Amino acid sequence: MACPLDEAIKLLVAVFHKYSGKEGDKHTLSKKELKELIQKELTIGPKLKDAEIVGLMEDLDQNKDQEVNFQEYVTFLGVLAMIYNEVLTG
Ligand SMILES: [Ca+2]
Ligand SMILES: [Ca+2]
Repeated sequence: MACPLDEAIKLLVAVFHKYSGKEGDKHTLSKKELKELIQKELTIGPKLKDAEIVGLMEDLDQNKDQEVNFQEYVTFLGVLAMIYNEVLTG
């Protein structure tokens, strides 16, 4: 029997690698890769302006190497989870 939380976590990992492997370092998201991930994988993505995505990237890039590594991506997922929790529980 598939465990839903296991499946959800595997999906979060798979989505990262689906985009991180497109250019440059295979294990980090460049600005372009992050933008594509946000635009294709999140409902809100296409509504965000370029400037908002650039701002988000700067917030996420905690070690300031111009890439979003897996740890930084997990922080992003945490923020998204908090937003969804507010939306879903009112
Ligand atoms: Ca990359
Ligand atoms: Ca970084």
